[in-house]
Amino acid sequence: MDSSSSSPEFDYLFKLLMIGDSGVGKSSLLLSFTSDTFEDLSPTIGVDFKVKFVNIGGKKLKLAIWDTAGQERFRTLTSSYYRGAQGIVMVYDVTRRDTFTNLSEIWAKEIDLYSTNQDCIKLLVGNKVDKESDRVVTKKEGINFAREYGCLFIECSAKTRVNVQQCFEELVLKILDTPSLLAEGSKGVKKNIFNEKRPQPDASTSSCC
Ligand SMILES: Nc1nc2c(ncn2[C@@H]2O[C@H](COP(=O)(O)OP(=O)(O)OP(=O)(O)O)[C@@H](O)[C@H]2O)c(=O)[nH]1
Ligand SMILES: [Mg+2]
Repeated sequence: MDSSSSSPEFDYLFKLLMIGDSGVGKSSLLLSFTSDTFEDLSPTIGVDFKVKFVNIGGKKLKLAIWDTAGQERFRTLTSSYYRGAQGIVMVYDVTRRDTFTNLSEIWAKEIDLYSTNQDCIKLLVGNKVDKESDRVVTKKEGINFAREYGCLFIECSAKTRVNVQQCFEELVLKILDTPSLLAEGSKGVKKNIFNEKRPQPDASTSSCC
């Protein structure tokens, strides 16, 4: 049997990227979304990756979600993973002001520098709302930042899983609503997403001597 002749296993493949300071809960959010579990995770080394199949907006979708390390020493490595992402999730911790100020100091700049999709959808996520008594960043501040930078916005908790599904659903619905992001490259053909793991160096860096 030639499996390639059967109907595609998904309508679209979307590449999503998670960025933000170390400790804000990117990996926890991803685990909460893909496995419905929460555990105390170690900081990510480099980049991690998970796949989830979902039905959203009447479409069968394969989400390839890249979870980057927030620690600065991995920044050079993680920068290459912005390439081709249709959606970027910027996470901060509502109980740590520095993780919020670094959104404009670091993360929005990283997107400008490395994202290759002009119309890429950005989602701002304020995580750890279960720690309401420790909150230092108000919801209003999150809303204002999102408005200024043209992002979607949601607050959630990877721990209690409140709004975790909604995070990814909102992002994906907006991608589905953006025709330029549904063009070539995201169609449901069986392609090896692991090929994207090591982007080819561009001409300026690949010359040898
Ligand atoms: N209370 C609470 N703790 C959380 C939540 N999300 C994550 N944490 C905790 O925050 C710590 C950091 O979580 P991670 O998911 O490893 O953070 P990260 O953003 O992936 O960090 P790096 O991989 O270093 O970039 C862990 O101890 C988590 O258990 C949350 O929603 N509520
Ligand atoms: Mg992590």
